[in-house]
Amino acid sequence: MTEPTKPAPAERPRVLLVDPYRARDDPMERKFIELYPSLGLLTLAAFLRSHGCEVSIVDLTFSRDDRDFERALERWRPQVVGLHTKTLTYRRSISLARRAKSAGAVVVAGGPDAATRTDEYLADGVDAVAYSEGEEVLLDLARNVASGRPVEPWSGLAVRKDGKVVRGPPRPFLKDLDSLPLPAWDLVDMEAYLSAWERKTGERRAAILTSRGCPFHCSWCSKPTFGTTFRQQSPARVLAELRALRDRYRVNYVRFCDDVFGIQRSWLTQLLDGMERERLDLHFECLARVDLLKPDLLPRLKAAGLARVYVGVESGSQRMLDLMSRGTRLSQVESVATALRREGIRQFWFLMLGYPGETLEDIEATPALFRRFSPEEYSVSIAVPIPGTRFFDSVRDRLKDPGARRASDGGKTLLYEAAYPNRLYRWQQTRFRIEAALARTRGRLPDRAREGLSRTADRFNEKVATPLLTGGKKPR
Ligand code: B12
Ligand code: SF4
Repeated sequence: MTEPTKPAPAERPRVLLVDPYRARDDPMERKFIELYPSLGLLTLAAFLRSHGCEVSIVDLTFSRDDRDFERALERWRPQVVGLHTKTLTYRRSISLARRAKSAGAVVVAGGPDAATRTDEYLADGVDAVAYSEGEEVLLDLARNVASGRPVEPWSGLAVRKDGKVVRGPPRPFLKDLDSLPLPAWDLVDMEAYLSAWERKTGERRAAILTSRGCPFHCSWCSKPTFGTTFRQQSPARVLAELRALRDRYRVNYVRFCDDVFGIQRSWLTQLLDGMERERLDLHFECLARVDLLKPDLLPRLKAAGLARVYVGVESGSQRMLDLMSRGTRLSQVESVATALRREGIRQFWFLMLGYPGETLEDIEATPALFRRFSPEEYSVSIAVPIPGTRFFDSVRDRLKDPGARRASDGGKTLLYEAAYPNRLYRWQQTRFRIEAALARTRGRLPDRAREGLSRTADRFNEKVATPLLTGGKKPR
């Protein structure tokens, strides 16, 4: 295994980065638009550019076909084509990779899917996979290719040699995230994203990331690229990015995409101070953990523009939270949910059914919790064992779909032999829809009538649906 040298390339490396995702192929996206350009690609492009490469992005998100990609291959003749991969886009990535290779480019894949199933990408024709943080890995690859060197398993890259996958040594993570240039927004059609949001919500929304990694250890969570490291930008660097988004693109709503936002309280208060001082006049949303989101901080967050919080509630059973190594308490859920309601901040709950060890009693606890707090929004998915997680390892011998690859069908299908049949979990998802519909009648239907309907749904669940759908099956 050779370490990459720092060659002086004969010509400036020419790199074409591609987001293979097409929103029109994705029914979920058509229903709930949550479109943002890939921050991974925007950051990679900015980094390469700041190191002297020529870079272009083909973002297929709004495309009907792959013509933009074909044109870029023909006219621009990139030496390297870099694909951003998610499980949803596996097949498309492979077909784009084949076309790029036939146009003579070296193809490298990166992102969460390629990092998780590296061997398959390599077997299906990709020349190399960047299996972790991508900036320095891609820069080295581009420089080496531009200098005419054949691809080797340089640090951070996996390649196939003599039919075997060879992984180069891991590359140390970037230490200073402040050194990253601002994302290369100019290389994608920002206006297409912003006006899609504007039509839908009246706001011009953009995404930003202030940290990489997450130090927690939830057993079902896949963190293929940044792992459990945790690094964050300084509040000053974050403010510079917020300012740029506002000044250049008239952004007035920001989604903080960090795995967990505001892990360090002192960092968060400095950022809030800055946002107030600079009168950024933005609304924002973020993902939070109930153990970190202290109710006393909520008025501050609200004043700074916090409009919506995604909360990983997951289950109404403490036993399940413990089995998931979630590290949170139901009492924390209760106090955070109450405080969010008091402050008028929208809450979006993530809930999960079908995790190993869940009994009917545990299942019951979740709609009960949901009913008490009626979050404005929620998603309830059936637990997906993602390769590389402890959950996946624990059900490896019970997988239904070998490899359990469909990381996303909206969490409707059990991918392993769980305690109960899929249809029970699907019915439980319907129960949440009933609860949410009843919650929406608040103010229009008398409380007693609503409670009566809830009780009827419970009785139907207990006496009819559950016995029928479990077929008397005992949990494993
Ligand atoms: C923010 C976010 C979103 C946002 C925005 C997505 C976007 N367009 O950027 C929204 C809410 C829209 C979203 C939607 C979905 N998401 Co999402 N999302 C995330 C999250 C939290 C952060 C992504 C991010 O911005 N990272 C920051 C950038 C800098 O990192 P990065 O993209 O990984 O890129 C780095 C490396 O991977 C590598 N790299 C990436 N691409 C490439 C390409 C090359 C050539 C190279 C060399 C390197 C390289 O280098 C980059 C810089 O170091 C991640 C979790 C996570 N921590 O990554 C989940 C995550 C990516 N999402 C996930 C999923 C499943 C989804 C959905 C399918 C959910 C759903 N059921 O609808 C949809 C997909 C829709 C879509 N458009 O792709 C999964 C992906 C799992 C998988 N294997 O596919 C993740 C990993 C969460 C998880 N643990 O399950 N998501
Ligand atoms: S689920 Fe969230 S808090 Fe838990 S490990 Fe994953 S990113 Fe971290």
